[in-house]
Amino acid sequence: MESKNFYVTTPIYYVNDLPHIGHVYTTVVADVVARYKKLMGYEVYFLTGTDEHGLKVEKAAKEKGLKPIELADSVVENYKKLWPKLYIKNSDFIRTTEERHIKGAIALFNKMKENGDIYLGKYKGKYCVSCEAVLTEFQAKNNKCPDCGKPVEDVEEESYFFKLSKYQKKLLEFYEQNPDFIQPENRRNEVISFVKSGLKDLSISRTSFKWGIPIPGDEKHVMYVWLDALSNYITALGYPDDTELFKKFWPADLHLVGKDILRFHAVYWPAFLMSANLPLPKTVYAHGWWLKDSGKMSKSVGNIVRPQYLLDQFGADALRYFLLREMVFGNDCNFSDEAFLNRLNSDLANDLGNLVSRTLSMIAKYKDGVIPEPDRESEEYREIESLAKTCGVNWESYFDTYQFHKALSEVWIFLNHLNRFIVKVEPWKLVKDSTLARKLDTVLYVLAESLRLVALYISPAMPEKSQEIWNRIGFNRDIETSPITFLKFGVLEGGIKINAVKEHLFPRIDIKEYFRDVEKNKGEVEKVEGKDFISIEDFAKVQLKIARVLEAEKIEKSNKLLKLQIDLGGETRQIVAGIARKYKPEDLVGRLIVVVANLKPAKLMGVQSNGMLLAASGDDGEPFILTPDSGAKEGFRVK
Ligand code: ME8
Repeated sequence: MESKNFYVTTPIYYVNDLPHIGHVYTTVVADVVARYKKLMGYEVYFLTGTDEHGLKVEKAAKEKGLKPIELADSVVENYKKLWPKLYIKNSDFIRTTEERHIKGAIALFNKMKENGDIYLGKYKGKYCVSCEAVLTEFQAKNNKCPDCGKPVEDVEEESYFFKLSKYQKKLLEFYEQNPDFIQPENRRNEVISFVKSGLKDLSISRTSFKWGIPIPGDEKHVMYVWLDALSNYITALGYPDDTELFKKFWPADLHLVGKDILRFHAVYWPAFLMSANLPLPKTVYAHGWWLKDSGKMSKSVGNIVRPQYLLDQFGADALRYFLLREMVFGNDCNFSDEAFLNRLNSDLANDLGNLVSRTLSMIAKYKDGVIPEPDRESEEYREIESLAKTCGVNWESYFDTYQFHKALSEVWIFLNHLNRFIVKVEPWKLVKDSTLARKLDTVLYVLAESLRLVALYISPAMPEKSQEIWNRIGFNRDIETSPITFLKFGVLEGGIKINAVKEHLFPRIDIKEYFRDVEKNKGEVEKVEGKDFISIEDFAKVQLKIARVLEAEKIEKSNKLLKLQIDLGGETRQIVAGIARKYKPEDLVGRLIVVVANLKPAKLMGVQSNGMLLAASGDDGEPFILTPDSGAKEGFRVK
C-alpha cells in the first residue's frame, strides 16, 4: 500500500540577504504542495530554514560591521516573520547554526569518512563565493563563474576531499532506474550529461576562513558549506538518531529547488547519501527563475522584487495565486506589476469574486438567504455535477504532477462555465414564474455547491479566501482539515443560511491610479534614500507638527490605507496614512501623532491627503507611529 506520509522541503536560504520574490516563490510552492497532500489524506512534514555558514555570509557580515551570527539572527527574523504573513505553515524551521544541525552534519561527515570516502589532499583551483561553488580551471573560463558570471577567487589550500568520482556510475544507474528523481525532463537531461562528462573528487573543507562547522579532529578546517547545508534535510528529522520523525519521513518525497542549485541536489546530495548508506529522496524538482523586465534580478541592478509591498497592498492570497498561476512550473517567468494586477482584476475580481457576489445576492434576494434543496435528478443538477467531476479529476492529476498553473486553470474553466450557466438559465426570469420554482432552487443550489467545491480546489493556493468563501455560503467548517469526502459534488445540504457580506471578495484595482501612487512613492523613497546631506535650511522647509487624531476609518479597496481627520491646533485636516495593516481605526482616535504639515496635497486611492503621518518603518515595512512625550499639544512644531 502507498505510504501516506509526505516530506517536502525548500532550499535553506542564505542569510546574507533579505527574502525576495524568488525565496517566496519556492516556499509558497512547498506550502501549496503540503496543503494539497494534507487535503488528500497524507501526513505531511514541511521543512524550510536558513543556510548560515560559509564565506558569503562571513563577508556580508563583515561589510555590515557585524559578527556572522548577529547578521544571521537579524535576517532569520525577517524570514520567520514573513512566512506566517503569507499563510506558510511549515512544520519546522532549521538553522544551520543550531546545535541539532551541527551534530547531525558532523555525524554525516564521520559516516562518509568511516566508509572510506573522505581523504586529505591539496586543493588548487577556483572558488565562486556567490555560489559557494568549487570550480575547475576549465569551468571558470576568464576567471568568471559559469553560473552567476561573477569573478572567482584563486584558492590553494589543504583540503578534505569526497570521492565523488567513485559515484559517477552509481549515480547514472540511479537516474536510469528512477526516471522521476530529477524533474522536469529537460533539467534531468542536463544533469545526466554533466555526470557523464566526468565527476572529479570534491573538496569539502576550507582552511582560509572560520565561519563554518569545524571538521571533527582537524579543527583548522571548516566544512564545505554545501555539505553542511544539504545535510539539513536529515538533521531536521533528528539524524543521526533513530527518531520517529526520521523513520516516518525519510527519504524525502520532494526537494523543491531553483534551477541554479539543481546540481548540488541531484549530484552531490545523492552521492553523499549513497556514501552514508542512506536512502535517496524520491524527487528533486527544479523550477525556473522569476525575471524582472525579462532579465535576471540582481542586487547590483537594483531590480529585486521584494514581496512586502504587494503583500501589504493586495494580501497573501492574491500574491500566492499570481505566483502559481503565472509561472509554468519548471520554466522562467517574467514578473511585472501589470501582469499581477491583470490577474487580480480578471481572474480574482471578475471571474471568482463576481460569481460569489452574484450567487449569494440571488440566494439572499430570492430565498431569504437560505440555500434551497435541489432536484438531484434534474438536468441542471446533472450538468453542473458532471462539469465539477471533470474539473476535479483534472485538478487532481495536475496537482499530482506539480503542474500548478494547469490545476488552477482547470478551476477557472469550471468558473467560466458557471458564469455562462447563469446567463443561460436566467434565474431572474425563473423567479417570476412559480411553476419554475424547483428549477430556480436547483440552479441556486448548484451554484452554491460549486462555490464550495471551487473553494476547496483553490484552498492549497488561497487558504484565506477559500475559507472566506465557505464562511460566506454558510458552510462553517475548517477548510484546512476538510475530509477527502468533501471533494465530491452534492455535499452541501439545503436549508443552511448564508452570510451575506457586502464587501467584495477581491476588490477591483484601478490600474492607472495604482501606477500613479507607485510613481509618487518611488519619488519619495529615492529622496529619502539619497545619501547627500541637507542643510538646516533645507530641513526647515519641512513643517513637522503635532496633531491629534479626531476620526479614523478604513479606505475601501485598500488593505493598507486609513483616512484620518486630524486637529493641527485649531485646524482640522484630512490625511491618508499607510498603516491599516497594523493599526485599527478605533485605536488611533485621540492619539497624538507627528505629521508633515506642508506636504503637497495628493490623492491616494482616490482619497485626498493633505499631509503625511510619520512612522518608523521596520525591515519588512511594518509601521511604528511616532508619538511625542507627554505635555506636547496639537499644533506644536517639531524641529
Ligand atoms: O542557494 N526566481 O540559497 P539562496 C525563483 N543556501 N527562485 C529564486 C530566485 C528567482 N529569481 N532567486 C532565488 C541557496 N530563488 C542555498 C541553498 S539548500 C541545501 C542551500 C530561490 O538564498 C530558489 O529556490 O541563494 C533558489 O534555489 C533559492 O531561492 C536560492 O536561495
